[in-house]
Amino acid sequence: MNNSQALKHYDAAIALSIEREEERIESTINLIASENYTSDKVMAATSSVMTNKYAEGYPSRRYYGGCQNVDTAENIARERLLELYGLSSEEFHANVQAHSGSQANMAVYFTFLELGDTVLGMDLAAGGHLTHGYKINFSGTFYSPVSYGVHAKTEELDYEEIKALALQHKPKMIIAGASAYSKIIDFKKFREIADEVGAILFVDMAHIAGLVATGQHPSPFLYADVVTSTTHKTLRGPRGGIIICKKEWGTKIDRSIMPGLQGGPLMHHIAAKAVAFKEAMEPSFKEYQTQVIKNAQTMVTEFKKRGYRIVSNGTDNHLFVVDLRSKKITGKIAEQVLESVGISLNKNCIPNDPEKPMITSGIRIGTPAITTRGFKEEQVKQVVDLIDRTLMNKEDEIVLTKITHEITQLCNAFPVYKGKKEFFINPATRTESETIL
Ligand code: DSN
Repeated sequence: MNNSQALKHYDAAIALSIEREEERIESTINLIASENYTSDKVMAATSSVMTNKYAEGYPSRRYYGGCQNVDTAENIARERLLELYGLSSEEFHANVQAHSGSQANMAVYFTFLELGDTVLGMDLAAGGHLTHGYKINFSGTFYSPVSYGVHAKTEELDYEEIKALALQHKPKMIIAGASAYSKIIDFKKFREIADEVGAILFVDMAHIAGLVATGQHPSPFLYADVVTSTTHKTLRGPRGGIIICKKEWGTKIDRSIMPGLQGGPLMHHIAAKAVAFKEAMEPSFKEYQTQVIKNAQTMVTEFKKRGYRIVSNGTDNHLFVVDLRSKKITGKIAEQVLESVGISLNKNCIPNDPEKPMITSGIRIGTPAITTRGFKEEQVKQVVDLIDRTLMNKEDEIVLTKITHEITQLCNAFPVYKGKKEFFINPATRTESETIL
């Protein structure tokens, strides 16, 4: 009996939920800007025996025996992470243990701040992240957040406003980085502002980590004291977090993660992070990132042709936010009707949104996942047309049924995993004849 049959026999409900998730992935156009599809190699590591190992501590300094193999994997992950970003181990330190981006960020707060200290970060409603000072997140309850937004006219970061806020509030730490911002972030300007007030500069590059790795977004490492990221967005690895800091902060960062925040690291995920960093150094990864941006810019042009307003008037990266007000539809309704035809995305506030956060006037669109499944300009033009027709006919069941059929055909022509024998197939669903790797 192979793994597949074992799980199906033992836990049919979970095996079925995994199978259905595979079907959903194959049949849905995924425009969620923070998601991607990992490779067979990455999933081979996440489903490996390394899930069993307790390894509290760091390589060669563990609280458990038997860590020789996970030590090797963690050392490789740390070395590759620095290599990926062109950083020397003389100057920089990497921590690959954070279970998530939020925990990586929390470790940064623990390392650099005392409870109650002032931090200056991007407002969630303007495109920031929960951990950048949102009032009911740890960052907004244990610390004193001050928020910057975007310029009222350009909807781009307003460095004069950020500087004025920094001079007024004297934050101990300034955070650069965003979850829904489509323009280049000027890390040099952030450094200058931080220097004026003696603040730590913390860059959360989670969304753009893949673009930074291939040189399609300026690197923060020349300017930041500490940089965090997730590994599963444009970087296309397993779910998880990473931290890179100047060498002098390395021991404190490591201690903030363990024992400060976490116990045993997820060694199977650390091994998978190492695999993803190797993949990100392949020439094909640069081609992929180039296509991610081309696809986003092509979609922006197509939306504009159809009379949609794009927040900040365009994109330099993998995402953009569409203002739906001219089409008299809210983000919430758009998300629901698009989901019903097989397009997955999220409602998103536009700057100074008149609607509540659970309603919103916009949708956020990202191209990392569709680019991984092989969509190029021709297909993304088709996707914009499908979105527009869906929104314009949101109550016409006949049109919506036709659109659903077109989406199924498009998805079938660009499978994510299905039918690709070289790809790892989930042990829950593979059959006798399908081998792993
Ligand atoms: N929740 C992520 C996003 O969707 O952008 C950020 O961590």
